[in-house]
Amino acid sequence: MDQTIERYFSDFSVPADVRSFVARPIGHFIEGKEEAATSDQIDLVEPFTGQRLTGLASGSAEDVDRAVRSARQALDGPWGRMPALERQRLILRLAEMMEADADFLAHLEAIDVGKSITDARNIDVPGAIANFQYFAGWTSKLDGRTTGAVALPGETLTYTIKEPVGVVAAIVPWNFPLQILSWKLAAALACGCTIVCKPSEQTPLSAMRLAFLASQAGFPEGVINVVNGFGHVIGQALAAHPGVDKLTFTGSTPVGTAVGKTALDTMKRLTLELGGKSPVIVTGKADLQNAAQAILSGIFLNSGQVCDAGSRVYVQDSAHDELIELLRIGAEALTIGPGLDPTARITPLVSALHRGRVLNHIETAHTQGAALVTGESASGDRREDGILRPTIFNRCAETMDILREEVFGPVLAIGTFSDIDAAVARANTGDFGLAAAVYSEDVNETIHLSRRLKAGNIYVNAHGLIDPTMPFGGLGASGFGKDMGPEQLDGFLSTKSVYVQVRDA
Ligand code: TXE
Repeated sequence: MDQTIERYFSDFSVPADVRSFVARPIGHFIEGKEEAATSDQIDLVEPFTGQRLTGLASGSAEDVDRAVRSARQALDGPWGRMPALERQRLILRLAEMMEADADFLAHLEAIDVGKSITDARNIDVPGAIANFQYFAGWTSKLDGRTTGAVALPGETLTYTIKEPVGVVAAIVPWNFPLQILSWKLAAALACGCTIVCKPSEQTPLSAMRLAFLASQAGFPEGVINVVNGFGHVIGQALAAHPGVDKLTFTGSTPVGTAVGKTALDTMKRLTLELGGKSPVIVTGKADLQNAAQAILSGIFLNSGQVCDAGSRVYVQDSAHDELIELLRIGAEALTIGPGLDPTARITPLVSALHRGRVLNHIETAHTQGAALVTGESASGDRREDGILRPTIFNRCAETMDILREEVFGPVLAIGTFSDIDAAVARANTGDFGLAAAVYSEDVNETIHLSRRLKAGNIYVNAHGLIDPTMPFGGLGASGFGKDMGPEQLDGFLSTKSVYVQVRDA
């Protein structure tokens, strides 16, 4: 391992078992065991040092085929025959093992994504565990219905049965690798499906650890598989594979659209959770101290690499000056540092490539005339550690790209409004519809606005709250289908209708 990474790990006392886990080549997890990475490897890069961590298997369509066959065998074998309460016990056992492994998992997320280890400890890992705990309870509640047939002659018994949809492919991005994987896995397992996971080629570590923990927890081999490699190879092969019954994808809108089209060629069930440009409305009746705090965490959590980040704020004229000042002070007070530093709130972006994309957005905003409140100037005075300072642009017009395009970085764009109808019209502009937030102390105003905003998730006087009981998903270019909540179960179940003609006694 490179010396710079060694020093970084020593500075933050990374445990020896984590160091050895991230230093060895990463292969696949198929048929209940980890396979060594062979021949071709992709460089896995640590975002703070920019150094190579290790090599990742660059899998092939054959690897996908083996994983899908392994998932099918598990479905036709012990997993498919397992009583629901036994499935529940296994999912809860996995949650317990994750609790025991929580600090290890948090280290993997901080090292792989570059994210704050404090957030990984407080948000990513507990959030993932909560999903398994919540969905474990659903295994025993997937009942069909007995109906009273209303249009048939004679006596009939009519009822429905819920069955697992089959083999699920889960394609997952790099911003919350463990948590988003858990959104897919927990419900799929509860419904009795088997899974082939495709983590982002930038952040495969926690998926591999989770598959290992599941095998230790006693899941039969083949229930959870992980295939690593490039998206256009592995993701594409999964989307096209006739043995996959359901595809659940979280990532960018262009890739999601392409993957969805491929999946339809073999009539797969489909859930797409894509990008967003989530609006935030701050009315003159808002508690501005509270609003500023929530807006800052809504855009700067995970250095802005969050699909439902509140990345464009519309503030009513009367509240404008005070809010801008609170946001400026708050943004400048955020501690900057590497992910493993527990005090750092703003940490490196996932890759140099992605940082370059975010910088392009910042430069365009400067060119188009947005007013910089704080953060990255147009002069190119940049840090060299993968980090971008929290950046706020004011006086943004609807014609500017910074108010319309997903940046996926620590960049907030602000515009103003004088009457609420104009705010709603501006907020509802654009193709995305993932989330929206409203700040006001007038409860009626928040209820009316919540109804009028076009988004799958609405936050009132807060941002980015996530709970396993609540479905998460968007409208329009933000995709369709839901993760979490009972609504997600339908995506992993198929309903069979049974008609029994009853003869006279
Ligand atoms: O996403 P991709 P990237 C947005 C965000 C970000 C942009 C690019 O705007 O800047 O997407 O991020 C796999 N067939 N979001 O490049 O490419 C890939 O390996 C099948 C929003 O990481 O969409 C990874 O596992 N699969 C988002 C997953 O798709 C393919 C979170 C997502 O990668 C593939 C992340 C292909 N042809 C980024 N190409 C959110 N909604 O939270 C790639 N993949």
